[in-house]
Amino acid sequence: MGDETELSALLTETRRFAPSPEFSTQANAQPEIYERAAADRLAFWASEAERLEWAQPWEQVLDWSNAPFARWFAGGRLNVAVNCVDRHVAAGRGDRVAYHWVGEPEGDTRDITYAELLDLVCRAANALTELGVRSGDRVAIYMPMIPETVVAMLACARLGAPHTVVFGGFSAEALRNRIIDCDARVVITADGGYRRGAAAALKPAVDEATKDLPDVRTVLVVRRTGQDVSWTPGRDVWWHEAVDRQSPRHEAQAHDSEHPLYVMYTSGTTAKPKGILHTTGGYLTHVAATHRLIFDIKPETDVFWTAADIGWVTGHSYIVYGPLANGTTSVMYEGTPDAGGRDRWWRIVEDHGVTVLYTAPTTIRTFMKWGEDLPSGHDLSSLRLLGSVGEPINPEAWMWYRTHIGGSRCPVVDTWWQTETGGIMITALPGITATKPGAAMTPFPGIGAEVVDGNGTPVPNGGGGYLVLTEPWPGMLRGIWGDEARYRETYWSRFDGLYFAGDGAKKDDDGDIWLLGRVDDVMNISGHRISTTEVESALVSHPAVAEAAVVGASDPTTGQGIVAFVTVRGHVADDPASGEKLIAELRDHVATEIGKIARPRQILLTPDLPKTRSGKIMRRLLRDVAEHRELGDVTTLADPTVVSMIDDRMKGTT
Ligand code: 6R9
Repeated sequence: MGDETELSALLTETRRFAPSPEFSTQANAQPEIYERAAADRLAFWASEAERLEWAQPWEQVLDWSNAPFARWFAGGRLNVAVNCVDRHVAAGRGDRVAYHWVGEPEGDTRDITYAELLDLVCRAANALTELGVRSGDRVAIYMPMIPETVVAMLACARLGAPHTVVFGGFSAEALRNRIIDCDARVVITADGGYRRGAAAALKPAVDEATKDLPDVRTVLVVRRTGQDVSWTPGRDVWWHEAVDRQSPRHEAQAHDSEHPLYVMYTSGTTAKPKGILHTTGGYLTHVAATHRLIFDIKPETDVFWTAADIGWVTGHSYIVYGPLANGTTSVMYEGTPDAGGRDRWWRIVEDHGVTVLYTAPTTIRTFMKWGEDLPSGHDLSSLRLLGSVGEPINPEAWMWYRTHIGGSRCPVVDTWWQTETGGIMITALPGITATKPGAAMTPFPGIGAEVVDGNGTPVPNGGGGYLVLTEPWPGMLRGIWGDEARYRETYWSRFDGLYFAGDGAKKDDDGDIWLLGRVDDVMNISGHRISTTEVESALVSHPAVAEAAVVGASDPTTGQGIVAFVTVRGHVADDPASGEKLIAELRDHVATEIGKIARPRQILLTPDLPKTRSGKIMRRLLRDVAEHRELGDVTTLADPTVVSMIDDRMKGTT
């Protein structure tokens, strides 16, 4: 590794990467934007909302009289699907590709123009209407990453029927709980999808999930893999039979700006997932503005790729609603990063001339593990901007991303946000900010964010504490479905008048924000507060380490002890002797990087880490492993076998 990729400890990071003058000059966001938004926040958001097509203008930009329940663009009316599709076709841009869809099997690709998308969405809206779906009805969507998933979401949005998309990887039980919680009467699914080269069934999970749920009156099934499905006559309907014969015309009604758009379930610290409610005008304004300004979107020329699942909020906001509202051409990819070879992504970038790539740190670290030869074997010169989301990004991974994917020329934006925030909240702006590897940097224009101490007082520069949002924002959640008390309790009770995000953060000497992970990931070692991310960053800065997950396990003497789970890079041998040597070296390395107090009590080398489908390491499960407890709920894991394998290894060491 060269000098550029050597890591300095997380918060003593001194490297700065200013955008090139060429990038800055052409950027959508120019420095005046911060002053303009600071001078009049609401006017800034109103000017962004004006870029959308409203059937009826709003009377009030923000109504916060019933806080913490916001109404944005109150009194206004619009249709999300019309804004995402119809208006681009009406403006003569129907021939532009909306999606370069890339299926997992090689060669299984499909380009869909805006005109084709309009046709498909209208037919689907007509079919749903025929099946009795009306404005306000909830529709559950349990699908693989195929074009019909986007069509189904937009058809629901067009009718004003809030959708709840459930990850195709979630269990029947998880699907059932979500259907019951939001009382969905219609489920849209597929026979199956492709996962690592094989057809994986979806329909049986729907059958199991809806057993003894007579209120689910229709299951609409897309034929994707052609595998056998069991059929409930009178309830199950093939998508192609219901949709294809419909008229490609559909008269869309405008909905109130606060009409529910979707419910997205997200797990909290408790067992029951929260149904996060998003509405229409404010949400679309937020995702369209952030997409255009942060990803510097030029709809005529850019090819944008959010490499994430649509069942995650990132897919909702930056595969579907933001990009379509801006008339963007996107790539949508069905499979895993290694389907058809570990260079699959780089072939996709090369084949489609991807210009902006947005993905998660966990994937970047996986690519680091696989080695830079794979991307360097492809022409990635079309890329001009890179984004990261989902977790704190270690400086090491940030530098690798910049160097080996971005050719040291693309700005890297690390974007902090949550299912609850609807869109990006803290980020660099690529033509303006001199970025620091690992820092999310500053609140987006028009967003109020702070780091506060336990009393809710802002910490000085150099200090750390809790991340809060100080002002309501357009994309904010409007509540938890069916549970007003939990909404107030979870987000608004910790600090008076401030939204509590649940993340720890630090402000550096310049006042820039560094995310430190969930506050429940903060360890307490002999009275010292140490973030799991800090230790993970130190471990990952060692050349042998690909990825690290750190948990605090209860310890009779120190309160908590640090236990680290480490995957090594391909070239490090997996024999016990070199393993022991490496473990000793890593413990010393952490002590040098952070201090003796952070030296892990135990390090376990493992081939993989347990992750959710959105790539978040499930530290809760690793804590169970470290504390020798029964494993908790593993249903949201991408691969549940990983954690039992780690558990077995752990038992072998103690
Ligand atoms: C978009 C999304 C939200 C939680 C959030 C935080 C973590 C997301 C991050 C980040 C550090 C970033 N998170 N982006 N942490 N830097 N750039 O991920 O939504 O699945 O609801 O997760 O993810 O802990 O609180 P969601």
